[in-house]
Amino acid sequence: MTNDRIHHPGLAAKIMSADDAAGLIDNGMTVGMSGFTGSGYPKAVPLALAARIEREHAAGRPFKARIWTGASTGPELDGALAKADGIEFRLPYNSDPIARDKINRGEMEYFDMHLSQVAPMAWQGFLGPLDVALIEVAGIRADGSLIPSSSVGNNKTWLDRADKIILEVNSWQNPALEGMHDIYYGTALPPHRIPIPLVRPDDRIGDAYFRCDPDKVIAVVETAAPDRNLPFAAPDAAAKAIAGHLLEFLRHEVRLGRLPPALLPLQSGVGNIANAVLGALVDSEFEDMTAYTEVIQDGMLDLLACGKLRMASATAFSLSPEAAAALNADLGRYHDRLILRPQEISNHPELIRRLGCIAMNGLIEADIYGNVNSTHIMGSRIQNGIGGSGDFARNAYVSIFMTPSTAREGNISAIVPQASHVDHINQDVQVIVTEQGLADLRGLSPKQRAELIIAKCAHPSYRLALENYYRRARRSSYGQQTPSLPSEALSWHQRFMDTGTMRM
Ligand code: 0RQ
Repeated sequence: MTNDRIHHPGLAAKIMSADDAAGLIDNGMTVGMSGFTGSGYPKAVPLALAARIEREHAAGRPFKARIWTGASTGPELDGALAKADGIEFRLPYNSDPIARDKINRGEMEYFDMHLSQVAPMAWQGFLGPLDVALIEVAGIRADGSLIPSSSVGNNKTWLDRADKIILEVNSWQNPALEGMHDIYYGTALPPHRIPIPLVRPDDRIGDAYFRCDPDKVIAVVETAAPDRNLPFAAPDAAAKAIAGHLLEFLRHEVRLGRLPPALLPLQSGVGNIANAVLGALVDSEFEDMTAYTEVIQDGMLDLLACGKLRMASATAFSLSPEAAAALNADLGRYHDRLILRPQEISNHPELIRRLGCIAMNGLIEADIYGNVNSTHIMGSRIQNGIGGSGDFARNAYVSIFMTPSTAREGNISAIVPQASHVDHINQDVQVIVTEQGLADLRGLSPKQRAELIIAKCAHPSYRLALENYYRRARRSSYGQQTPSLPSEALSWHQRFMDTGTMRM
């Protein structure tokens, strides 16, 4: 392997194997790793660390680390470390199935938090000391500054805050990434905070590189491994119907003058439905759009390629393997139209409110009043985490949640009498869309919201049961502002536990 990506002689002298670098991490340490969705995470040292942890466990010695990242990562990080039983504590987001099982079995502590709050909370000291930053970069410049990789996440904060730094220099990452990043160094803690000088999604307000103290670097590891992202499913009939309702809504808002013809900066969440909506925008009449979002997925690239999206700002790529390869082959074409920022900026409440983002996120269940559960199945089993959905939902110009009206082959209604867990209170949920229809909840009281959500969003197989519940709640609820029959609402969920189905 050549080291033509490493131009700082002092750091080139610290090149070592992943095994040797993993040997510098001790039991009980907190490690801040790069990575956001399947991009830009370290790929060699976590695997070597997992192997080391397995050896330690086999020898009867305890070994666990506390792992902080940007968001979810890849199987070489979360999967390998969770499998080795090597994660004591994890934040702020996880979608790895092995780690998910450990968390839900109570064997791993997990702090699921708003992604915009990770860096500030680390600086405020609430998360404790950070022993090691383990960061993938695309290159090291002669002055020791670092060319960021395919995600930015919390890397700036980990590099600044950690006692020691291990760098993975990944030559698989495209050298054309250089110059695409905007790393803002102006954040401070109260009372020294100042307004962030970003007024358009395309504004650049920071540096193209991470600053890095070479004296803190204890190891440099060379890698050449691809990012790992999951393929998107082709949009099914439900996804297409949801996209259709959403486009109709956006057209309606433009007609009424409540949205400009180029819309407002789009934020699009994770998953197939979000991707399908972006796909539908490709065939729409909307032009000159922008995105101020967290991840750039396949649909965003298609929008950029066809010219309808002028530019996109995010903190990471979240592409299928095919789209990642296509982007890598043609990155120069997008170079000036994509900006990757730290997640405290991509998800910053002040900026989301100022720009007036159109937030579009998925959900697990919504209740008839519009409270949304994005994270916990049956109120207790975590699926992924709140991610950036809360940062955007509360602060967006319009906050949209979208879901098929049923889950698990139609056996579960996504619209329920009372959410079994609430991530987004009804005040933060302005529009709910299912394949059945769209409920615009802005300006409506709880009872008006309930009637609209049942009529527009519930699946016909569950509509009668929901209407029946609501009618009885109108008769005998303790109060009539938000009529509810709490024990019955919970038994709605219990019925699923008992029978594996909620159909009535
Ligand atoms: O379970 O995988 O075991 O089959 O939940 O559901 O249908 O694959 O949905 O991929 O669109 O994800 C809310 C999880 C939706 C996602 C959520 C089961 C279902 C399946 C996944 P299986 P689908 P999607 C910014 C935005 C929070 C973070 C966020 C998410 C599994 O959108 O994580 O928004 N959001 N970030 O079977 C029982 C129900 C269910 C249910 C679904 N009602 N009851 N099980 N499932 N609904 C981006 C970032 O922050 C990075």
